[in-house]
Amino acid sequence: MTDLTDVPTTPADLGVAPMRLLGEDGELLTGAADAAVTAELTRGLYRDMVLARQFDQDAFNLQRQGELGLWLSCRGQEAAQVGSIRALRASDHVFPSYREHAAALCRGLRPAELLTQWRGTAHGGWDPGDYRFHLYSLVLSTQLLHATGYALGVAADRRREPGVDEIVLCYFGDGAASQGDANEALNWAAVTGAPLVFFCQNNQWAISTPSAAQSRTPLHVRAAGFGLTATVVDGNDVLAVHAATAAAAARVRAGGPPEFIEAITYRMAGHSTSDDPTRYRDAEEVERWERRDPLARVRLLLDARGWAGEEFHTALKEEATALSEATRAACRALTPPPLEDTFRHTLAEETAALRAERERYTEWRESFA
Ligand SMILES: Cc1ncc(C[n+]2csc(CCOP(=O)(O)OP(=O)(O)O)c2C)c(N)n1
Repeated sequence: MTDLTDVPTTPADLGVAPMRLLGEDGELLTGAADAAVTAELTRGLYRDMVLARQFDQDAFNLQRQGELGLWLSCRGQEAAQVGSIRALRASDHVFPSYREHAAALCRGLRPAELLTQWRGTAHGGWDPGDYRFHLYSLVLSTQLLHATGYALGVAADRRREPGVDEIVLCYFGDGAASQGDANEALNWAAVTGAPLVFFCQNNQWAISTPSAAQSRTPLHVRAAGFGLTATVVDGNDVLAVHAATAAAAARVRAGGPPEFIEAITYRMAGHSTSDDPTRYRDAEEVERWERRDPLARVRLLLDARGWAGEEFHTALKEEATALSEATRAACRALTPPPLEDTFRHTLAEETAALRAERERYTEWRESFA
């Protein structure tokens, strides 16, 4: 059997350095000026990451207290998510996987909406049309095909109305990239020129399978083979992710081919609250990534440059505490929606047969009153 450890699988192995603007000690690197890194942008991205981490920790704790059935933490991936979504316009449509809580919060989703599915009160917690943010996909890679199909619809709109310049962004993980659906979507998007940015968060693990055991070439190299424009970025550097996504989005918006961004990051928690990551990964590896924490790095920059004073940090702490209280209260207040709604929302227009089923169900339920 091939020894997978001998195969060049990481960008470093291939000599491709991920794009980076912020050093691990919080210093700005060459290119930061070109990427228009400002105090305001940095403060905003830092705020989003702090709030996301607070929300994620609260949801994790709520699961441990028995208030949620399951939680998939995004701890460690805040920079990849916040940096990318903040580079989009509100009119762009996003197809997430199931761990994109930081991106979802940036889109304005409320804690109750994000927790609904995990508390098991409904299949989905929000209307994707309200936020231009699709429902979470738990079946790996389905969303890449949905995103490609949607992007082709956008392309058709563009042909009819030249003013339309919406694009689509799709999140997925390194493990999802192994699915047939992902490869079909990448090829389909490439040959049709769909206005789409594929955003892969390579967090090193697909549950207990390391990404090196899933792909013999780095994922962005594979994407280039399909004909997409590919970029690899330090996914724990929010400024680099923001700049890379902004550049990719601008090229797609201008009519360029679909793009693929591979963000090299790390999942700090287990795959889900049902997983025990100590069974398959070393404490040393986790500590190494802890030192690359995406929030700590930006905090160092803010402090070194004097871009955020005590007042900013105090106000942010208060905002995080308020979010935390709102999250816990919203979770406990969640109740299942009426089952009648399932009949109403199955089809755009309720058919006579569905109406009859709904009425029969309602009558049966009321017989217990
Ligand atoms: C089609 C399909 N196959 C298998 C699974 C089981 N499964 C759930 S998550 C997961 C790993 C996903 O890893 P990755 O895509 O890297 O995303 P991450 O969870 O690390 O964010 C697997 C195999 C699934 N949900 N769907």
